[in-house]
Amino acid sequence: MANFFQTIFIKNSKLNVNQLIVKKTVISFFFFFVLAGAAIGGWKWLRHQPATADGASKPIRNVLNTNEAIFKGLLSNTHLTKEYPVSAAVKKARVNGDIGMKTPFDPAKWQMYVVKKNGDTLKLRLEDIKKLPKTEVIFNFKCIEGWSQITRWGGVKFSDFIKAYGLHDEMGMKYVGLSTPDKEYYVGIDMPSAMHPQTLLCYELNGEPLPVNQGYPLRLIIPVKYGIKSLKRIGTMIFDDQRPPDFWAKKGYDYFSGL
Ligand SMILES: Nc1nc2c(c(=O)[nH]1)N[C@H]1C(S)=C(S)[C@@H](COP(=O)(O)O)O[C@H]1N2
Ligand SMILES: [Mo]
Repeated sequence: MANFFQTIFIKNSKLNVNQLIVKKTVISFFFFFVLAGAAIGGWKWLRHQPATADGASKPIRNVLNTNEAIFKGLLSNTHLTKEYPVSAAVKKARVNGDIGMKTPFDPAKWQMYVVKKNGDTLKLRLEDIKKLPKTEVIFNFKCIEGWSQITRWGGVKFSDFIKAYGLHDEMGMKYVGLSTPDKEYYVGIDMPSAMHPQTLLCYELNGEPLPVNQGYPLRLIIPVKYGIKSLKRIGTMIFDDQRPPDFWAKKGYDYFSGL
């Protein structure tokens, strides 16, 4: 009689029922151990991969990057986030997140530093920004924590700002980076999303100056992304072809955080 392991090399038609059961059992166990081994080995391998600068391990970051590439491709520059009538906007917008806003700060001395590609730095005051055409956006602001609310924001379109200050070389770069004056909070935005027609350098909420805890004098409002990207209290703006550091991406969140 064929022994245990030899059965697997014998054609089914040459085996009796009992031998056939043995053969199938041997094959099943073989695959079970091979696959379990591969799964455990794969997990161990994943755990031992070096972390990337942004915190996620390399293979995981590769998967996230692939996802991002796909979704970035889906984000059309002409696709507009839904807008609402003024009456739909909440009267008191929720305040969320105060990273980079705890350092003592004198709004009267505020300037936004815009570092150009050639290294020159523009120093802009709120009056400079307010001279540009004003745009309002009323949309459903979404936080990754799970809440959303319809809010009404006013300011200058990021794209209008870029054009008004002749930042063409900068616009040709892949990313814009924003940070608070104390550099505690910072975001990186892909240029197509920054140039999206609903992205604002925002100085008004419900037609009033921004409250200090919501980013006075100037914040970003970027409706095509989750709230984490709408940095409050802009201190510095930079441009780069490499991804500028991003506070939440460093902690493992999706770099683009698109909606
Ligand atoms: N400087 C700064 N900007 C920030 C944050 C923060 O912690 N610090 N939190 C972000 C998050 S997670 C959200 S949801 C929105 C909230 O904006 P709001 O306080 O006006 O509701 O701001 C974003 N901008
Ligand atoms: Mo958020």
